[in-house]
Amino acid sequence: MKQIVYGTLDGLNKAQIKRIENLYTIKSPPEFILSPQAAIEIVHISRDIRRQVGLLLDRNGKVVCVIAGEPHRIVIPVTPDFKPGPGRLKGLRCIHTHLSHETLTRDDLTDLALLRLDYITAICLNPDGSAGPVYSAHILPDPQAEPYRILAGTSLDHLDIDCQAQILELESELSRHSRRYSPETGRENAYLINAATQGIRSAQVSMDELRELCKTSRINVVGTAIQQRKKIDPKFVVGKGKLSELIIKAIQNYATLIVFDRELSPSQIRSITDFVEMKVIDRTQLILDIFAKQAKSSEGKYQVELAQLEYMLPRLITKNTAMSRLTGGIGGRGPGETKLEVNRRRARERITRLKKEIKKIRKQRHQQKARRQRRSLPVISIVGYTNAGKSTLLNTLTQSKIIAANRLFATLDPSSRRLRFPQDKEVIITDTVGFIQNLPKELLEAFHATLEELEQADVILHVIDISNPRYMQQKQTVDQLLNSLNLDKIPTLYVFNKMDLADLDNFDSPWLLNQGILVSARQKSSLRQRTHITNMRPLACLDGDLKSGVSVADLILIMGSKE
Ligand SMILES: Nc1nc2c(ncn2[C@@H]2O[C@H](COP(=O)(O)OP(=O)(O)OP(=O)(O)O)[C@@H](O)[C@H]2O)c(=O)[nH]1
Ligand SMILES: [Mg+2]
Repeated sequence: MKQIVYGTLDGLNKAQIKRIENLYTIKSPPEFILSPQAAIEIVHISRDIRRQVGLLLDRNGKVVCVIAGEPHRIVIPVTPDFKPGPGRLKGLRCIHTHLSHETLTRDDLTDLALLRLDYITAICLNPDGSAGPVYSAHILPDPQAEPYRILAGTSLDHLDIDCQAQILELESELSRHSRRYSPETGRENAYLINAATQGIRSAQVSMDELRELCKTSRINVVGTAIQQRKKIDPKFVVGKGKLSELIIKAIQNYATLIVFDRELSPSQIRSITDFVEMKVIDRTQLILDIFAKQAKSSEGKYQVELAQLEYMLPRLITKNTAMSRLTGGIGGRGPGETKLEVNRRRARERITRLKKEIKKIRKQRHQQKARRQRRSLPVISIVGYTNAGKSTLLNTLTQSKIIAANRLFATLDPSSRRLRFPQDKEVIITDTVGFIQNLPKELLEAFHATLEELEQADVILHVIDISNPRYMQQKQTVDQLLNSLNLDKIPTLYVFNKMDLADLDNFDSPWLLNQGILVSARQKSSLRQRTHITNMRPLACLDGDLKSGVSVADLILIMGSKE
């Protein structure tokens, strides 16, 4: 069977090509990094064609790939049969020539670390074309150390380095480390990457939140990197060189997943997953995944599935396996290339179906709402950033038991509770999905119907977790979203929550606290504490006597009496 030569053979004559092809027939003894005859042969060919020549050898010393390079580099082909598993090396070593006395280059070392090669070796040519110094490097297993060790230069007389035994030794050390660092089943080890175009502080804030999203999704964070840039690299977000460096760090830290702290465009996902042999996801996918796990009602499930399909559709690509890698772990199994067209059609069909279903459920809800409106019960809607304490507030107010948990997006399905007063007065209090910075547009669209219901609110309680260092950005995010949903006309009361956790004596914006009510949603008594609100605009709709201040309980009572 004739085996193909990788790289480029352009401009070479038949005899030269034949000689290169013949490299496939050479076998090296396992203890040699490469047999001296083979080494001399690649040096001679290189001298003749003035280009680098490279070989990939398996652990038995068999040549698996022959590569005809360029004067200054070779390109290592994809070798699907040799996949490095966790704690394993690739099972292939690369030996190639350098036309001058240049030691291992950055590209060589990047290939070594990225591809998890067993070894990389460069045999240099002397100016007279004879074999010069030989340089080798291998990966180091300890995440605390440098990613690789470059060995002292030797010569062709020292290729007998007990190669196979050394590689096996290295691999067993690697697997020891891997066992120590590898995630428990069902979890992933993630390395987080942020490209900061708007200053380091806002990048840090966003990264902290990405960490929390990971925590909610049961993903261990093994490392993070923020790269300051003027502009996002259109292909690799952080630039190819930087990306290689970060992926090497990720691999070194036994990461199984890369998470980008932004939404990746379809073409970015393609270039990055073509380049990286690791699962890669973005912020949007992470949020979608959390939503998917958390959705309980059929409407919620449909909405999340719709958002997932809308997100995936433009990313189903024919060229490579990006999507299958992308969706291989969290978020379910991805489609194989051959099924792409079918999958695309199915996805579109499913989208149409989901939209119909959602419409149907919405209609039923509208009818319920109409009934409610006939009874004209006042509606108080609780909104706020995710994890601000919205559900807790609803529970305390109405003594119900909606899931309230210290994780993001605990609530996805809206719930309403009636609060009945003596004298048959009633209000409806609703709790809904939390907001987040850069809420994926697919989710915003899918949840639009749910959020639209907020239009029915007579008063909005905007809950802000003041114990969170990012409370100000969170408040702004929610304000902006309310604005974009045209809800800013509805009277809104800021409810500054978790006062029990906040250091109020050293609070950085005390002026803010006068613009709303300070509470601890877990403590019922705090909901009765009155505050003088300096910014009365939001409450102008209430005609009660508010001179002595107002509390959340007052507000609800006043609303109840407006029935
Ligand atoms: N210490 C303290 N913890 C609170 C307070 N209010 C809520 N929490 C806690 O904060 C966490 C989040 O509360 P939730 O009520 O689930 O928050 P949420 O706004 O509904 O969050 P999502 O539904 O995930 O958007 C839970 O662990 C609550 O027990 C409070 O006043 N003080
Ligand atoms: Mg909630």
